[in-house]
Amino acid sequence: MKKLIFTLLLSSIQFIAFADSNLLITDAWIREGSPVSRVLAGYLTLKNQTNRDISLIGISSPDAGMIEIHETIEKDGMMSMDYIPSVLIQANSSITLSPGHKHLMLMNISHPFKAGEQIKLAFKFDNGQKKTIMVMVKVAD
Ligand SMILES: [Cu+2]
Repeated sequence: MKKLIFTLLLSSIQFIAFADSNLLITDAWIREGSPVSRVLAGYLTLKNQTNRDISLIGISSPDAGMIEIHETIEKDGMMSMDYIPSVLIQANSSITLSPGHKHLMLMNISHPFKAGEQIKLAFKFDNGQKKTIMVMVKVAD
């Protein structure tokens, strides 16, 4: 019986590891702000290695009151940001959130994030998958 439970446990771990490798978050970083800013932008690449579309539907952090997905838009020569509810990652493709385009907006941050610091971010997808990663704070190039 003990052996059976162990085998089941082992196979479920393998399943998780397998599912995990099909959706990757890479090159994630948060832009360091001024010491007084409470709102910071975050960027990353989402890679969907499955045959189904997946959407990023939520992000949270113990160090931010709220995290939204924004899209930078230019209208009549003015730059502004629109809230968007999700980011679609099409089957077998990737999407990059980068400065001037789609980005994460970390709001009401707990303290001034300093370059080199690692911030925990939790991502939620519409297929039920969740991923938590540590994201480096950096000075923009
Ligand atoms: Cu924004």
